[in-house]
Amino acid sequence: MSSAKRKKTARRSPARSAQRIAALAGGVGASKLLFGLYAECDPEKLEIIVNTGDDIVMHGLRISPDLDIVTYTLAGVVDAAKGWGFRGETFRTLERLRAYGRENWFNLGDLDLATHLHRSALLAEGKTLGEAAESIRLALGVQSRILPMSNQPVPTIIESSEGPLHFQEYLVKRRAEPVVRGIHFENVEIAAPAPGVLEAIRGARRIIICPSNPLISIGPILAVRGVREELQARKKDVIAVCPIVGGKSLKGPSDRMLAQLGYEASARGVARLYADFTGIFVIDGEDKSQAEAIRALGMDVAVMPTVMKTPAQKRRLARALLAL
Ligand code: FO1
Repeated sequence: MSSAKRKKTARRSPARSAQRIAALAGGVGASKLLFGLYAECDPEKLEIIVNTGDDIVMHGLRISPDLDIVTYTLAGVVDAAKGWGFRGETFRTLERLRAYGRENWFNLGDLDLATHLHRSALLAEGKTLGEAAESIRLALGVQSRILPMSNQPVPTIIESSEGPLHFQEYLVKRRAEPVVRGIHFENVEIAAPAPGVLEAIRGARRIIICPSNPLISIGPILAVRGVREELQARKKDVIAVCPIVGGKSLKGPSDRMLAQLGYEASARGVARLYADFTGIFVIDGEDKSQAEAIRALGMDVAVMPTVMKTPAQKRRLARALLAL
């Protein structure tokens, strides 16, 4: 055994690694914590339930950004600077598509396109999105199960000052500039949770809500039939990490979206959205003055550093959560 491997094994407590952890995740923000959890717990005992509201069909291909961001991160192939796509990616196919007059505002890299081709081919052969996700994570050597929230498409539509926009059009094409007036998850009422989703929540020692946008990353997962109720039944074991620190999003436009929809862009504002199913709400030291107000919502509060810039910070937060 290499000394690096020996060190890693020695650091894991056997009691802790024997128990299952479920995580609810969006994309880039969630992946920072997932990187830490993957290193700090037994990765085969970690099951990740991922938002698919961001999924979009482009050039006839089914793109699942959050599934791919989580998979590429845990496989160690992600472009760390962007947080999505492959490291060292090229965009030659996209240039050719543009020459054919196709839209090119969504940057699909040459290697990334292989994932979308493979996923789309599997779906065309009658496989489910969950089966496609399983095939991709196994091919990339990821040891944790990565589950889509649902096998049915549930696109997130932003009702904006410019009319209804698919979430990727709002975020990437229009750079989150339009004012958000509402959000809906199309067809969520007829979408079933993907096989394994409710079972993961039911069977986990702890359920961790990653620091993702509460409205458009965690919100769609909660809206899938049965998920919120299953979390409510496990409330004391649900740990939510707040994605807002000092009134600002750790990643993306959460703060702006919360404010535009009339919610408070603060730790307390997010806590209100999670109060019915969260046992421990985790906030950064910068927000410790809000701890009492959050406790009054019926949750325990844990205060710890939640800003994750380095691998060491990601692992430290994961370790602290697993020790709660
Ligand atoms: N985000 C961008 O800001 N610009 C892009 O062109 C872009 C392309 C892209 C391609 C594949 C993929 O898996 C993700 C991609 N993302 C891009 C990220 C993505 O739009 C969002 O960060 C997530 O949907 C939010 O979690």
